[in-house]
Amino acid sequence: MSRQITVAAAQVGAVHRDAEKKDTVQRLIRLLQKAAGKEVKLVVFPECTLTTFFPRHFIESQEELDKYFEHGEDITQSQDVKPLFDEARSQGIDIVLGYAERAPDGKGWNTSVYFSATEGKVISKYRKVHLPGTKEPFADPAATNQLEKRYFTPGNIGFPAFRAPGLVPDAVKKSSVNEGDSTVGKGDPIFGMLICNDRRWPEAWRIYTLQGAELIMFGFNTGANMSHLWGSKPMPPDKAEAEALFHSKLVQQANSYMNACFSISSARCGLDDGKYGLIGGSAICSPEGHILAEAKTKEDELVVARIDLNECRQGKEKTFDYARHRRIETYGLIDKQTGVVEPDLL
Ligand code: CDT
Repeated sequence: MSRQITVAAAQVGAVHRDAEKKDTVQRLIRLLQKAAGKEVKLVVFPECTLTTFFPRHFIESQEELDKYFEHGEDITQSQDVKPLFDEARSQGIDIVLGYAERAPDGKGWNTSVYFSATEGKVISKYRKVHLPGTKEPFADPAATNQLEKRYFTPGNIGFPAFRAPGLVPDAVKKSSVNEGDSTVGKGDPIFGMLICNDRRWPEAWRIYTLQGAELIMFGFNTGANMSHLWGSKPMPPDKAEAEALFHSKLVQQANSYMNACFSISSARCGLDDGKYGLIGGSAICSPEGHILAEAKTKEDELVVARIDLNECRQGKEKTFDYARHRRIETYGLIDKQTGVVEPDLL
């Protein structure tokens, strides 16, 4: 049984503060059309794809802030964004799209949705759990801020794995299974979504792969030089960017291997407003931790690979066969303690 899918990361280059959402959506549609020409069936767009990465700014104007968020219940019906979903449906391509969501109760979420072209609707939603940075801006006016804790609430959906229909021919369905048959690794593909900083937290990957996830997808906006937020000493800009890129790939490759799953990462990158640099490095990674395809630019770029989900089986059945090897009786601290508690001093 073939479990091969052609997938892509749709990396998106600079989006300036004054960019019109509908113009950015046209760029996304062009990437989708390119994907269609390469027989791609699943495209992952970045975190907060539709606008500039506004959490870097301290914004007091409610009117400006409102422009960065999507306000309706159903993003596929949003006036500016609907053409993207319509294109995905007509091309038969599933998409993951990251955007800022304003819920009816006024809460802001950093959200991703999975739109199934087969179903013609959103079949899964994820809200970013790990919000990095600070609530208040830095005193240093030269610092680049990361004010996600100001604008967003930590995700309240957890890490829900889901099956995506229509991507794998002959997927075993509930209705056709005989009692006692093993269906592991034979059904429709099992997917999970993360958003940016989540990729650095192994707990998030493990919770998805405890549900059998075979592919984890995430967009990111990672500052190329965020010396106020990481690193023990200031670095020259090119060194800081290389280090940020190194860590981005390190966590993607290591977590893909340790969780025996494929992963797709998609960057919002380039130089926003000629001033704010974001790393590129969109990549598709195998369950053995190898990069199969990666971006060569920091502009709009499609990164494509053909993946075979059956390649997850050996990791899931040998080194990382959770049922045989995990020792949950020793992992209690993981869900009882948030911060560090050191042993008593000697
Ligand atoms: N968007 C986002 O989550 N960015 C963060 C920046 C971290 S700065 C310490 C990231 O983890 O890439």
